[in-house]
Amino acid sequence: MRIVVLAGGIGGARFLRGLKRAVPDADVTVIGNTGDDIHLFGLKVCPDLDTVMYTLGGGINEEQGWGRADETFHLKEELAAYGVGPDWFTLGDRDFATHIVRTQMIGAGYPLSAVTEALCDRWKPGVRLIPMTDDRVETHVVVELDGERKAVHFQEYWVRLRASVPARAVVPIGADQAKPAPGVLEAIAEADVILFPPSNPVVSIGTILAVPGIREAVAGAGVPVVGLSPIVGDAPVRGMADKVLAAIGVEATAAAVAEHYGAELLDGWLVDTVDAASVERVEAAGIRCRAVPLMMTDVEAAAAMAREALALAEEVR
Ligand code: GDP
Ligand code: FO1
Ligand code: CA
Repeated sequence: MRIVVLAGGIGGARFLRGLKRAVPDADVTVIGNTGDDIHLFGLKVCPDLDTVMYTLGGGINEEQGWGRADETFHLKEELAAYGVGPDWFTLGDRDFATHIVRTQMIGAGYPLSAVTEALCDRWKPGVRLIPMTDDRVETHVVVELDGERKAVHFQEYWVRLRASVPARAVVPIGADQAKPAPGVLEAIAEADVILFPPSNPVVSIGTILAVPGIREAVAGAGVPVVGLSPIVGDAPVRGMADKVLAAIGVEATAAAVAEHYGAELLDGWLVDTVDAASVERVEAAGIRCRAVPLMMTDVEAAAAMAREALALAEEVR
């Protein structure tokens, strides 16, 4: 079975680990979000690609959900001693190596997709991980700061400001000019099923869909498209997805997120059992909906979610 998954960082990665457990022999292609990418200290950092790669490759810091396990921070301390920042974004020594290799290869002329494949040669994530695009896309958030409107990089909004200031707009800068990376449209066209894991609908999956051609390819693939809600009990399970949903005028409920994607994209949608009351509303939007446990407390729980998503896909096929 060929499965395509559009993934952000933690939510996407943990779901993928469950999917691999549920269907070990499936051919899984992950289209990764690169809108979170940031250049720091002259290096290109791709948090969502790395989170997927480290999680599936066994190198992730499990508690944190991003960055490397068994990490040290000497390089960061030395940079700080020189007064070189930013100090609000933490890169560990082991993680730095990934960004150095990536930046070196990009400098040598390799596209991000080829670089990601090379990094995955080491991590062996068991999936084909492709960035949504080889072109530069950077999500910026228009915020209200000290009575003034200004655009800040997504990481500055998310990590430095902790989404504590009102977001007026979320803009994936460069997306309108970007082309899907090699293999993205081919994987979608050849897929037997397409899954939206419980990733952020705005700054993860929304950004991937903003690359011209990807939304159209998913909508026109002619195979079941099934999503899992990242919102449980009217709040994100983790992080601040409610803040970016508010910026695009979508309420933070499982049903509203399904309606936001719409029946043009989604054939099926899973909500958590605590949101069973919203099943009817989602089905009224023309999307088949089931309520099942959606908390990824461990790999087995994530695997059960993957099985439910694939079962729903068969139901709507
Ligand atoms: P990020 O890039 O690291 O923010 O990760 P993603 O975009 O892939 O996923 C973030 C979303 O995952 C958040 O909105 C969370 O609500 C959601 N999430 C995290 N853990 C769980 C879980 O156990 N269950 C569900 N349903 N959603 C989760
Ligand atoms: N998230 C944080 O909250 N603080 C950090 O200092 C931080 C550093 C970081 C470094 C590498 C990496 O791959 C991810 C990192 N993240 C950090 C997580 C990540 O940037 C965000 O959670 C996601 O991009 C949000 O979608
Ligand atoms: Ca992300």
